[in-house]
Amino acid sequence: MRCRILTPAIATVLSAVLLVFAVDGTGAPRSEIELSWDDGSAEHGIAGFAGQKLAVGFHAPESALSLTAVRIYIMDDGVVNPVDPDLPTTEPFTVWVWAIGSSGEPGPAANDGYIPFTSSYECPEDIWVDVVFPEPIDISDEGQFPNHAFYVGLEWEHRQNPVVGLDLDAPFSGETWYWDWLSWAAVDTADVLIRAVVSDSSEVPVEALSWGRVKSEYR
Ligand SMILES: [Ca+2]
Ligand SMILES: [Ca+2]
Repeated sequence: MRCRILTPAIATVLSAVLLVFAVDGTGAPRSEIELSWDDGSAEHGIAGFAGQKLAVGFHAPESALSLTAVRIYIMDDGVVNPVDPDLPTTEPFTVWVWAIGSSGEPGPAANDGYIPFTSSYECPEDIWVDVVFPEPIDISDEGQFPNHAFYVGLEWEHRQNPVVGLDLDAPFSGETWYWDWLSWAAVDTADVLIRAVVSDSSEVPVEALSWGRVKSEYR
């Protein structure tokens, strides 16, 4: 049996790994924060069947007003593209945001389900993929997001594709959850490489040259 060894001190170190300061069009300073539970290296991958889902829970700082992007490490699936070997072999997937459910699991959907890549082979492999939401999601409403807590993640639309990176280095946050079609279950032996990007402004688009760059740069 595996026990959870995450302490609040470790949690603080693991969270909020990157601060990016920028200036919006009016000259007002703003900041973006990348929230992470993983160590940046994937020791394994995970893929599901259509309708299964993966989620990671985060608590954003009080100053964060909006969720602007989700970062997902898409693994090399080891399959060569039959059309062009230089192309990836990924299929579309849906990116979700959820509020916290009644038992701490991913609860009500907080977006409409965003499909960042609509065609086969568009999403790159073996790289962090930055999915910037068309409209930032307001997380400032304490009624919907108590303590600025939320889940981000994806739903597979295709069988076993894409493959998402898994960090197998302890300690584990216990914030990774998996939906098997029937219920959510917490994963306490891995942290999936899915991160959330929050901003102190809900009005300003993500900087084109920041790490939260638009997905079109990968195409
Ligand atoms: Ca690792
Ligand atoms: Ca491939």
